[in-house]
Amino acid sequence: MLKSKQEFKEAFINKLQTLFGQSLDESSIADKYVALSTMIKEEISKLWYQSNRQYRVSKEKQVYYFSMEFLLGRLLGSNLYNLGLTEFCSEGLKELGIDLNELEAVEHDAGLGNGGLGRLAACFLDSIASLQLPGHGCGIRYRHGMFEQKIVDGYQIELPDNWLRDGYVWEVRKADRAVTVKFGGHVRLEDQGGRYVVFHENYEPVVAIPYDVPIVGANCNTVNTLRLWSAETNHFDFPSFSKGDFLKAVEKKYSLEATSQILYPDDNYPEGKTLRLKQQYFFVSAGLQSIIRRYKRTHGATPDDLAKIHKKIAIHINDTHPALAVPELMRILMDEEGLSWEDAWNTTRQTISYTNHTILPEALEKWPIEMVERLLPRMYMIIREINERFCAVLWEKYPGDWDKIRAMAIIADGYVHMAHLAVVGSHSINGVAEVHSNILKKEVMSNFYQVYPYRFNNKTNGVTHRRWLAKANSALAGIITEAIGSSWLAHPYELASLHRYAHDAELQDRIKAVKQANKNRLAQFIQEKMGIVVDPHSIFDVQVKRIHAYKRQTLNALHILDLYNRLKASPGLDIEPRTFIFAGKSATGYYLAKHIIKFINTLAQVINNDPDVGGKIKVVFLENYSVSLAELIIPAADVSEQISTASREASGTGNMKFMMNGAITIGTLDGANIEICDEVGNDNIVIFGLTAEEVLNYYKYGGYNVLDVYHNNPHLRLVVDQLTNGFLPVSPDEFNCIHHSLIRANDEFFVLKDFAAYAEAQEKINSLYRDSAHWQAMAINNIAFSGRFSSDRTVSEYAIGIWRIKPVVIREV
Ligand code: 26V
Repeated sequence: MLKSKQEFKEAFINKLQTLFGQSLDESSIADKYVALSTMIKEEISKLWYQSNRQYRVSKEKQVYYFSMEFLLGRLLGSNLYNLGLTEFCSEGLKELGIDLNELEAVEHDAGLGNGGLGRLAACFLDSIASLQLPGHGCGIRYRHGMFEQKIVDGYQIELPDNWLRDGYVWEVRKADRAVTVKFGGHVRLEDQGGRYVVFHENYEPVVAIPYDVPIVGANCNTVNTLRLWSAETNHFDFPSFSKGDFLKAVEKKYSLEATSQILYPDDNYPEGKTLRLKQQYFFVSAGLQSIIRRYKRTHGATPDDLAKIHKKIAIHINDTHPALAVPELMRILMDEEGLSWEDAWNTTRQTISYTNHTILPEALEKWPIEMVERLLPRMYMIIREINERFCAVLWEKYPGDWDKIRAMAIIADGYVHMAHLAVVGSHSINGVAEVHSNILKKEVMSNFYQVYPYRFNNKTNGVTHRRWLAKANSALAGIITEAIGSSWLAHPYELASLHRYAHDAELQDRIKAVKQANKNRLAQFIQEKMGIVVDPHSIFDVQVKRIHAYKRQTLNALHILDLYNRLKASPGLDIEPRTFIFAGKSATGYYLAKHIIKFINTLAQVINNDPDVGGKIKVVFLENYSVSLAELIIPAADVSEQISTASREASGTGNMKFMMNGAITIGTLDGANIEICDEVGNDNIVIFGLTAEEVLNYYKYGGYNVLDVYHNNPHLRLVVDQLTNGFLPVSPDEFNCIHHSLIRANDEFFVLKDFAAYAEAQEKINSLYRDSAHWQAMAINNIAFSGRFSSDRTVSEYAIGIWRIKPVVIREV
């Protein structure tokens, strides 16, 4: 198909005919998207087949990345990019009068994730394949992904995401690989001549059907697999049907299939819902069953063979959500394969590794014992045994120290503590940025660190520079390549050689022009979407991420209100025009976050319509933040807001995407910001606020009284008062909850404490921006030193340090 442009065009027209019975002129843009994607998938399939075959033959070790979330976004563009076909297809289509970008925009985002954790998983898959590593994803094929956010009268409204409505071109349903997952029922042990045999009876079976999505490596022949499980059942209640009770006849079917219907839209706040626990076991069990099945075919099926699976398989769990992998692997090895507890335990522990993504205490998962026991009786038995053996070890080490043992137990206080299960059941535990990993060791998991020091390590996050730079900002990528050659694309550290050109006036001008074009494009989008005219020459100051108290959108918003007050008081105030851009979703039940959205929108309404401001500042809240929207916004940013309360943001990954696109970070010393600062140096970033150590000391020892700050800063006092004094055109109690969180609850996230430092940092941004040459040099340095934050670096550290896997070069046959 893809030998020459002429052949490509003919194949494309032919595909339209065979798929839809339509000519080029008759077909809709959606049909054209499907035709092109189908052609690309056919190309991919040849490599996919070869990859699978050669993995099987080579018998090399493979990694499986288990994650409740994979926030893939769109795949047509990235697949074309990784196959090296973008230009070829774009030109071919152009000759047919078709714009490739328009086709790409037809694709629904695969929004199977909440935010950072899910997007990280997607970046990792891209890097694993691009490094030619044998590694696959395992997750859930949610019928409804992350909800679609609408803003109505300033409030977030949630609509169901219907991403599968028009079919999903990239998936392949593998009905013949289905497995059964068992819920509920009773477990009976029978002693058969000294060996216990396990009988699981009266359980409810749910059939798990895999849907495979190919993951294409860049500029190589590797195509790995993301296997997403869907709950389906043939259950049909015939007696009810024949009685004419049709609803009842299908009721059970729908209740069983509910398992993979929705993605829970909470991040950093677990809701103890049975359905979520069911989802966790569902995909963990299905994934492990299919992995073991394949292992047995390739590496042998005796208990001795199975005791060695860690030599051929690594299982990585993305946060604690798949932590049931520990007891489930135990179950398979013991109950189904006949291994002893000791052998199964050794193998399990050496197979599994775990990443922690948050230290927020409220985000650590725990499940009521009763729920686990009822839904997953066999899992509960095994967890209890793991717990007992672990507590016995602790008892040896800390005789009589019940408090410590209780604090570390997997089962305690009526709950199963998933992080404890994950730590005890794996050989490696990592945090996602230096500071975060250190806090895990020193604070949150210090007990465990004392027992298992060698298991703890750090793997600073990264993002795929292919999607977030080369593809999202192809004009910038082109300029970089002209300046330093193209090898940075495969070796992103080589971006560092751009540093030499930081003060090169010509390069500065070209990079500035690209930024301007990206800003123009975003300004136009804002105008079309929202009817707001923004000045494309103003500073684009951007905070896009989930709405959460610890991320402190409130700090940004209060500063905007302060700026507004100052502009009103002195209309001639000499500031650079600025457009403050926000986007992000709130969890559905998160009352405070929802009011923060309303607050930002209220500010927008007041400020954007006040002639006194003279258009100097504008506020925009873009609805429905998603991967594809991020690809539009991030390349257009001048300023990247990374202002979480120090110690609370495990890493952040948006910060890295902005940096790669030449935005200047205004940020706290939190998460990966610290490492960004280390890379670019203090002169190329604007840092403010409390350090993690200071924050942790306040949490531990107290000593912060918000009223001291409130009473000592009149500007700050005014904006806090304006939340509730009728100044804003909303009911005076509308923002009570924000006011309450700041004043009555003593400002848990130090918004007021950091306010003055933030305002000062913003002034610094203002003056830095005015020296255009200096600003451009900073921007170039940020791009130059972003190489460390490519997920290629992160993934190769996992591959070498944790998974112990090496590349398998796939030959094209
Ligand atoms: C936790 C929970 C708890 C149960 C309910 C649903 C749910 C959904 C997601 C999560 C994970 C929250 C943790 C998370 O997303 N952490 C983010 O991980 C990023 C990648 O490592 C990191 O950059 C962010 O700083 C961190 O907040």
